[in-house]
Amino acid sequence: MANVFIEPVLAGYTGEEHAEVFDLRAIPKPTKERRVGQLSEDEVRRFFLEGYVLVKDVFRKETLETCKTAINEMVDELAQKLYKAGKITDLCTNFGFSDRLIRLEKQFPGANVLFIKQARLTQAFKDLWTDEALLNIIEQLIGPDIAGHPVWNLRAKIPRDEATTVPWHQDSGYLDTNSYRVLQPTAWIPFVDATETNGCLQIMQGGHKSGKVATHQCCHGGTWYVMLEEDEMEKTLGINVKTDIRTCPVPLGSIILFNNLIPHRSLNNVSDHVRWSVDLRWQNPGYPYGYYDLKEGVIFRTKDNPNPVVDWDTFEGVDRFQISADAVKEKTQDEEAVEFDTSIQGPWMKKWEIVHINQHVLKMQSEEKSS
Ligand SMILES: O=C(O)CCC(=O)C(=O)O
Repeated sequence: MANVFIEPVLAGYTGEEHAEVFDLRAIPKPTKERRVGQLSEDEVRRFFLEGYVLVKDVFRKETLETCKTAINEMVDELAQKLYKAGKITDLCTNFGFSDRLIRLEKQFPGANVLFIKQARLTQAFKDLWTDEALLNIIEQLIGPDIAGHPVWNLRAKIPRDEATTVPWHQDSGYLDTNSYRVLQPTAWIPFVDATETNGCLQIMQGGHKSGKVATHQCCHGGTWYVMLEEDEMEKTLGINVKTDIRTCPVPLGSIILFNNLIPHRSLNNVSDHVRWSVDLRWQNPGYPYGYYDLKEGVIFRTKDNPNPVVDWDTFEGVDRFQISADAVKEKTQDEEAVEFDTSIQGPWMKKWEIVHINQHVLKMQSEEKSS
């Protein structure tokens, strides 16, 4: 089956639906030879038909261990920073991967948000993002031209925490309208067994089929997340909330792949440990990324060069959280306030109706007033 991607019409594009980019018609031509890690034909079809697919045993334990070591190092850096600034009195060095951040959060509420903001693409995560088997899978979904998308998140979902419990949304709801007809698959990769208890994802099966982005609102409760009302999903996306929700536990080593129009959320973590995960995205570099011209993607493969040198320096040269931090710094000139600011702002907040005013929204509005 041919890839039917139609060149995005940027000027004047109003965001009407494009189901053909997300359904079976968009399946790229299979590669000539079978490659390591590739999905079965049935798995590829399920991704396009249902909007997501669970792929078992993608990563070896050692690959994930390297990422876990990197996470431990980043948590330690955060602990040291909080300690040096007198924000905490105990470095909690007796605790580890599963619970140290919970202990830091108890001493400094919002430590987990600081973690999200300060997470870096260490070599372990670069290797994960460009993992050969993973890129072979992505090529089956979008073809041989592959770039990493500017939006990636290392998530520390701590128990019973509103800030890391993500409400229903479509990923495109965070992006500029010019990317609505671009297929941007996400791999959601846990570093623990993700279960209903520790806050795995729920997906609204088939919610991508209309090709539409429904009307989101901002921001969910006390968070910076956009959200979708269930009524709105039923009305605009043609799903049935009573029958279409799928709870998606993911064992360590496995991943969920989903597309940018599928509504999803994560459950509350009611365990006693952190549910660590990373979400990584890819797309064809020839099309708009939708990050409001603030940041471009990073090329991993092209049809002519399946193994280019990846230009990480340019990609890392723009830190999307730093863009907001710089705006606050200019205003307050207070380095410490910026360093320990537990609020998050982003361009998506200007896109949808604001239905909850909270610390994240207020800061965004105050930046707007002063600019
Ligand atoms: O990991 C989570 O809790 C939410 C993930 C999510 O919403 C996403 O990757 O788009």
